Amino acid sequence: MTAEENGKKVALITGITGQDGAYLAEFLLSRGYTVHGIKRRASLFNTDRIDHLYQDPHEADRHFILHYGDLTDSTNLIRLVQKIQPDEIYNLAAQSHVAVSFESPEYTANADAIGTLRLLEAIRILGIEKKTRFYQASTSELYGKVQEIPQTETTPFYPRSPYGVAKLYGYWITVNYREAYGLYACNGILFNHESPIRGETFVTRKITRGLARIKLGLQARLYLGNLDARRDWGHAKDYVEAQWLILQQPEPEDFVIATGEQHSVREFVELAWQELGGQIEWRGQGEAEKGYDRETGECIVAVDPRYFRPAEVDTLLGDPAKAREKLGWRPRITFKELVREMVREDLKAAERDELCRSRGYRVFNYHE
Ligand code: NDP
Ligand code: GDR
Repeated sequence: MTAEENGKKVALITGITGQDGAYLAEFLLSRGYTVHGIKRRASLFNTDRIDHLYQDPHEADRHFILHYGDLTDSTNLIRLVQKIQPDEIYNLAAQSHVAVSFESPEYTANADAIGTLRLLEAIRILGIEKKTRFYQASTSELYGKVQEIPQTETTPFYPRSPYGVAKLYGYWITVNYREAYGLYACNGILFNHESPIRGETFVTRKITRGLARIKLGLQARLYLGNLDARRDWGHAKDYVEAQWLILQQPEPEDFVIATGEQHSVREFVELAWQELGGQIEWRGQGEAEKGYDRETGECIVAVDPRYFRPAEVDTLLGDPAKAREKLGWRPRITFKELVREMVREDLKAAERDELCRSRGYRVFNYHE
């Protein structure tokens, strides 16, 4: 008997090895779903974030099943959707780094824009429009150069990066398939959300990881780009619940998911260092600005223009009123709690590295 015949819902998550994929898989499993995920082939294991959910393929009654695949491969996606016959597809896979999208714009468009189209077409080709609901991981980067503060579902878009432009296509093709073919297809316009398993090169994780390593003497300094950028930062755990809620409504609609609170990169640094027991004093301006530990006088943060973007998104602030009213959703984890959790987890990781180093093992660090 298949999981569906058992009365269980079947979900397919693209991007299951990423931050949101891992939290969403955990959430759906806890709700009794059978979860299928698409992972890319890599030369090293790339399933760190979901290893705790792994079930041996030889087990009889599995609820967590991984498949090789890629958003740039239509035949692979059609075959998987046909085989899995999901009730819900969560399209979380993407080249998700804004700065990297300036380096690899064509690939970003292929995976993030056309990848979305490929999945929607798979649903249409297989004739499962009435059965399968579709969630598209849209983003506050659509607002880019903001036209209105705070941003809502009706604020005009003005993307500022190849990533944002690719996601704009993903947004509209999702709306288009809903209107043209009656698909239950929705966009969650999610503002930045972070966690201890956030990718190490996004600014929040780069800060908590870097400062924890500085605290333990594993690294001297943290190099950052635009300290004045302002973001509406929430916790990924809260946000994946919103992704699920969006697909459980009577009618398909698009929703902004945000906290409604904004902080600068500089404030994030200050709070993270405070969590580690220190205080930062800023001196200098622009590219010459540096952050010093008040007690030791050591320079621990410096600006490196290498991390400036060709076109920056200076400020984002979401209004989650619609999600609150229609989904009954609200964020539970505060900004302070988020920073604290990230710092603590990175401190533990730094302690493990320090232990290895003290035993004579080589410990690598990446400064990207
Ligand atoms: P991550 O970068 O952590 O995860 C991205 C996932 O996509 C990874 O599993 C990655 O695989 C996979 N992936 C990348 N390219 C491909 C491809 N060509 N084919 C198949 N899989 C691929 O992102 P998040 O979890 O943070 O974000 C999830 C989604 O939400 C993304 O679409 C992102 O753009 C969007 N988003 C994120 C926000 C945030 O603040 N986190 C806010 C708004 C939107 P691998 O592990 O092999 O690299
Ligand atoms: P973002 O996240 O671009 O908002 O995209 P990121 O954390 O990369 O940058 C946020 C802001 O911080 C500034 N910044 C730096 N950023 C990085 N990565 N590294 C630095 O050293 C640094 N210094 C300053 C950036 O310029 C920017 O203004 C994330 C991704 O998860 C997207 O996939 C998602 O769609 C959006 O959030 C919402």
